[in-house]
Amino acid sequence: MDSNPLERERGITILAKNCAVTYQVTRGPHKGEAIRVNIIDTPGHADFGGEVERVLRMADGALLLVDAMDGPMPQTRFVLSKALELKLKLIVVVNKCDRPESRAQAVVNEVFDLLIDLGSGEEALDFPVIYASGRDGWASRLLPDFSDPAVARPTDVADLFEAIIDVVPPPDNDPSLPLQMLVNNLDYSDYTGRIAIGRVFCGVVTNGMTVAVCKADGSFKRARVQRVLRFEGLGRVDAGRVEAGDLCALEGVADIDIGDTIADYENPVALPRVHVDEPTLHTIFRINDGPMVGKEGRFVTSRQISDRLQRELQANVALRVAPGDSAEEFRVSGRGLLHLGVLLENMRREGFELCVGRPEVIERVIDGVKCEPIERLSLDVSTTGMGPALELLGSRGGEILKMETRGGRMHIEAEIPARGLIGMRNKMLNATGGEAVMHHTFAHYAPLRGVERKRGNGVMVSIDAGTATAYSIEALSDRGYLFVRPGDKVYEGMIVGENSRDNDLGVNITRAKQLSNFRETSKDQTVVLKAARIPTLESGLEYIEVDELVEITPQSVRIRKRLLKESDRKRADRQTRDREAAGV
Ligand SMILES: Nc1nc2c(ncn2[C@@H]2O[C@H](COP(=O)(O)OP(=O)(O)OP(=O)(O)O)[C@@H](O)[C@H]2O)c(=O)[nH]1
Ligand SMILES: [Mg+2]
Repeated sequence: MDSNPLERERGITILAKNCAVTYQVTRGPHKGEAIRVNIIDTPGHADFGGEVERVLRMADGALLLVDAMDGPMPQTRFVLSKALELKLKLIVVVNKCDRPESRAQAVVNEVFDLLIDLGSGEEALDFPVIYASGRDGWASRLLPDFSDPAVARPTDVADLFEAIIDVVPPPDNDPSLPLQMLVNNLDYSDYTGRIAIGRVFCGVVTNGMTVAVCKADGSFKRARVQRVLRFEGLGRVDAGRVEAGDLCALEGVADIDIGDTIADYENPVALPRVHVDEPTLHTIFRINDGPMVGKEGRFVTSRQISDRLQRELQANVALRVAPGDSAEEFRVSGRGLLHLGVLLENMRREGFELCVGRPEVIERVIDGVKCEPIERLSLDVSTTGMGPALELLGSRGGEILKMETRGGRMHIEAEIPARGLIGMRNKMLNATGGEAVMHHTFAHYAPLRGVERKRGNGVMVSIDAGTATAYSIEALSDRGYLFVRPGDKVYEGMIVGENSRDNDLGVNITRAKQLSNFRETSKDQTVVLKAARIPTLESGLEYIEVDELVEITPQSVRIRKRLLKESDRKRADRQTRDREAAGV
């Protein structure tokens, strides 16, 4: 169901999606009945928690998918807690049972432990388990014994649907009451404009019906439903009429936002709005004021960026946008680096160019105590990598919760301030020879742990504009790592590499080799340059310090100093020092 290009590229679900099937029941009390089952795919990652929280409101039950090898992940914990809050009936689906490393039984026990850990009641612990392989197209109540060739392999997903019919209660919504439909999701079509997606909790909605839209400010707006669509397979069909308990998509209600209730026109009553957790990370989006502005992007003005952000706010419920220090800046808050990264990636694909500052965690005062977001981290390393990994975790304020061996590797679970986690992935890979696997997700707010976040290394800053040459790159390569390749355009103030020491270094990276009468032929031709570490959008955001920016265009990601001229940076440094000395 992952249909948008970014989802396909990254292999993750970003936007929730609906589908529906009609299932012919083959056993039990409902035998012979055809039952409609709506299925909603949610993103798994907590950065898209806003998406998860609101679409779960449409559901009566949840299929908790866990990997037969990896078991529950930090994000499993997050989505599961959301499902439990809403008291959804659970079915645990252990997927990828085809994998030779599958440890399905152990994984079921881990899910059990996780539920107990989340403080769920007896009822939630009584879940059915389905073993499955999505890849091979089967789902079964019993785990097939793959070692015995005589045992028949399951070939269909009937057990899964039977479990849904058994466990998930039919909707108990009343079609005879006045209409109430909660809008949980939005879609857009060029022909019909906005499309409202949600669940009808009371009454019926029909084509051509006049309704009241209950807005966030308590006001009501009159609107007319053009078409009522139902989900069918991966698509939608004109249903003409949908009644309480079903999900639908409405065309024609133009002025609609997520959280609104579409209600009976004579008797409008709003349903409680969807509550979404607050953002944990913020940063500055600003216009690109560098010398390469407009060379690669089409949309560059603050007006265009502002309009785009306003548009995003309509559907991206966990996002916040506030004015920045000047008209050229916007303070954008989200649920994590991935959340902001996906927005930025979409913007650059649409042709935007902008600069983004260092992401900072959002502190909050809770009961008079300053608190910061804490993430839950799971880390798998080899036994040799464990020492350096633990050392790094400790230096970043991590607290170990659990350590166990899993299939010859160490599995570590820890809590760590989000602040300490930014930029840690790279360091972790370096510390463990590239073999650590880590996942993390927002857990809760806790009192400040006072972890300083510093890069440790200084950078190489270009002192002039032009084209990077192989000659200069080679000359600089023993000073650290380069971020540019020969032939890349550079400008004054652009960061072209990392210094192996902790100070910033002005470098001339555009020097051409001086022509001389003597040709050192052999040396000339055998030079092999160290591979450049070209920054990516997210690695750039994790990398930069407060006085730096990531420049994002449809074609490039560059990092630069906020102040491009060295003299300006020196002056700013002086001013900061003077202020500090004066104790301001
Ligand atoms: N071996 C095996 N691989 C599978 C199976 N099902 C899915 N995969 C692979 O697992 C990867 C992740 O699959 P997704 O369906 O995108 O996972 P997801 O849980 O939806 O991920 P999010 O949407 O990010 O939460 C893909 O590479 C799939 O090909 C399976 O039954 N067996
Ligand atoms: Mg998915």
